[in-house]
Amino acid sequence: MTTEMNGLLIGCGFFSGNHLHGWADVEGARIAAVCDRDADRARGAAETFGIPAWHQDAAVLGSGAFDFVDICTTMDTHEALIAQAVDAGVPVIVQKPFAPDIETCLRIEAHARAAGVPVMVHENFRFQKIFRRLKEILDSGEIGETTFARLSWRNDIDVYSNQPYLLKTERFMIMDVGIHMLDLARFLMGDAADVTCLNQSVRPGLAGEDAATILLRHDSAATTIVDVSYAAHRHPNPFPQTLGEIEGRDGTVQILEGEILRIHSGGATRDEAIAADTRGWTSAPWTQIQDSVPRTEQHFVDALRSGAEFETSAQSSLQTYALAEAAYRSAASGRLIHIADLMKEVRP
Ligand code: NAD
Ligand code: 89V
Repeated sequence: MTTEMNGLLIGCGFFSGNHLHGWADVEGARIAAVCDRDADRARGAAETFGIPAWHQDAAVLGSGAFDFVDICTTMDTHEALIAQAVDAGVPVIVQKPFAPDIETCLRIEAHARAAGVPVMVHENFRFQKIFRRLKEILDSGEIGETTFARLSWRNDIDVYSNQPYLLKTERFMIMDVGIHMLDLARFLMGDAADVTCLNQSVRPGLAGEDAATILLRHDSAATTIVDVSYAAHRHPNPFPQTLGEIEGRDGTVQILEGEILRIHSGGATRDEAIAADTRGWTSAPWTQIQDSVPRTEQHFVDALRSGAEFETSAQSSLQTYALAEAAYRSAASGRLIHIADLMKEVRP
């Protein structure tokens, strides 16, 4: 397919602006229409971004007008919306979290696979420039076989004003930010077999946890600590940076504030500054996240065109969501969870 692909965006809420700006920067695809059950939001997005059509009902997926759909709604709506797209034969890119639990992820993936409709999870942290460069360094072998990682995302940004639904979400921090870190851990360190987790609800009045500390044992026998919190008070606020380090048998890479990678190897140390690209529509402190949106969307378009596997395909993402599920079950039971046992239990 050489012609530009026409897409439908469903969900014109808080984060959709980044998606629509992103699509304008992507080669080979455009958003031909938007949809939101809230007519004012749909009309507003169409007018703001100069999109020729808007709708209130996702049934428009059956019109045959779309080569793909971008679903930018909250996780509780994903199964029904993806099913409508799959039944219409329309390829899907869907925002994280894929779904609230592993059973729902498995149902969605099985339905799409049976229909032969490609589905990708929009998981953009691994598409941040700094993590693409870190992956290159690890794959180069410069620090040797990796043995340990810590991925830390701690700040006190007021996420509740923009995303008030998070106040009422029982599965909160692990599904909102932990899932980004778990996908990064798989991307940088490989798949994991065992999970232990301790959750905390620090801010009063929340339905779910706003902090979590997760321990992973990878198939490689390496260990990763994932620690996330929306209740960590620091000045200046490091939002939205992921900090930490990766250790190997021959060296270490530190992920430092200011989007710096500090590489220790061969008895020497060097710093690499990997700043996200500022674009006409990005603004601090969101730049690092915003810049990763068109990079994620471009990967979707390129893979859809070439037939290549999406890095965060529905099938691959099942492993990421199994880690999140295991984290919740470990926090609830106080036990270490083996992913193999969990998947045996939940797979239909
Ligand atoms: P939001 O609630 O602000 O917007 C969602 C919109 O979808 C609402 O306008 C709602 O009316 C609409 N909607 C819901 N169900 C619909 C349906 N069936 N048909 C048509 N419209 C429907 O949500 P948000 O904050 O924009 O978040 C959307 C998703 O993006 C969430 O899953 C969130 O976790 C994710 N998110 C990701 C990032 C990131 O990628 N780094 C950042 C923020 C949010
Ligand atoms: O990325 C997310 O999913 C958002 C955040 C505020 C971290 O950007 O919730």
